[in-house]
Amino acid sequence: MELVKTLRWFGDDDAVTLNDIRQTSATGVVTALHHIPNGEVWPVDEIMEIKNKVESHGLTWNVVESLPVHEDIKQGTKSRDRLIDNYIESMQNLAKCGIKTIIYNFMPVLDWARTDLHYTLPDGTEAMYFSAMDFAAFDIFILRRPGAENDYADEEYKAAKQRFGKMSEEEAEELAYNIIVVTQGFIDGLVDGNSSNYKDVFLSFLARYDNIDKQKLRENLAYFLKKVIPVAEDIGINMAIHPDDPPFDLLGLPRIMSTAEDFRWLAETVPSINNGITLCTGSLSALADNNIPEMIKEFGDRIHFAHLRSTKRLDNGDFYEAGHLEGDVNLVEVVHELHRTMNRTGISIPIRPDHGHKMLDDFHRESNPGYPLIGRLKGLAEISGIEKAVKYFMNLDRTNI
Ligand code: DNO
Repeated sequence: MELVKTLRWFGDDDAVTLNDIRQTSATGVVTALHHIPNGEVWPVDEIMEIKNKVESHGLTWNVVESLPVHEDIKQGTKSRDRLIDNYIESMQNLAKCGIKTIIYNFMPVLDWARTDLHYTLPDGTEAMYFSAMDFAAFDIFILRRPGAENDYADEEYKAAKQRFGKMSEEEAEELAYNIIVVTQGFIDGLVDGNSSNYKDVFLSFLARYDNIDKQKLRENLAYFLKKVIPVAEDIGINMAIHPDDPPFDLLGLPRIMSTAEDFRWLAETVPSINNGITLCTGSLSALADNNIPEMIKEFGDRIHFAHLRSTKRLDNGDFYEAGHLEGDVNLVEVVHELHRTMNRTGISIPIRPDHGHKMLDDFHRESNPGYPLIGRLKGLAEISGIEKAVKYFMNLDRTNI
């Protein structure tokens, strides 16, 4: 048995083409109907169009990443039932087309957060970086979120103030634009970056969570799952929630999918195995307490997809995306545990090298942040090498070595 190797493809607008992906040794892609606004139904003919395109390049569409959950469902507003019905219809349409694994997340407003998209490493390649101080400066002084200062310790507040004081207006604007628009727009752009008041719009989205704490957000996720998972069971769909990225509190928003305890809550709330997880090693690793191999041991049966990458945590609370063989994640152990899981369940787990450093020819091609071709090709090659060795030493496969 093998991990199923995939790469993310953002559709026809992606500078990385299906022909490119075919040459990386990936056998599949993960993609979505990115052009359909969040909350609307994905029609069968449009799903089929993309599926056929992917297959005409000798690839398989293995996983939907993502079928986004509308903010109204996360907030539990009146329109949620209609939106959940739409969601279910999209699931049914995907199942009709034979696409059976769906990723989603339950992070309020932001899909992920980084402060520097071009952090240069000593070898000249670029990674994405999260600076706790820059993020605080953004939150308190650029966005001016009401009450933000109360979420930081005195020292953090002072450091952020100093940092902000040294920023030019352009730098401050770029930081806000990166966090609110650049990293979000190509995935599930909530905020229109062309409008001059995009920061105010963003603030108004955050304000909708003023009365939603962790408990309430959990209730809203449970409500969604109790409607969606029985259908998933009937039609053979595996749902795979993506963990919070990063897995700690941001912008005063509740976070409910950051730790093993959160995964446990998920499994206990709706025990069906169709109620699964995307094991995102990069996201989870930004929290030192997350023991990823142990999480695989505990939740392996529910891991329907894995994002494999690493981060390097720094003492000041920052982290950056390290190379796949570096940083704080031991991908050898991760791949080993995934294989032990697959041996037990008899089901192959699809993976993708999540993100990659920008390197070499990537500097001549405008790809989405985190998704350059060569950097991901390197990650995929490294993961494939690890897997070959793991299988050899597990005595699963001693051929072709
Ligand atoms: C970022 C990705 C996320 C992920 C969604 C899943 O690079 O890991 O955008 O796809 O959170 O819903």
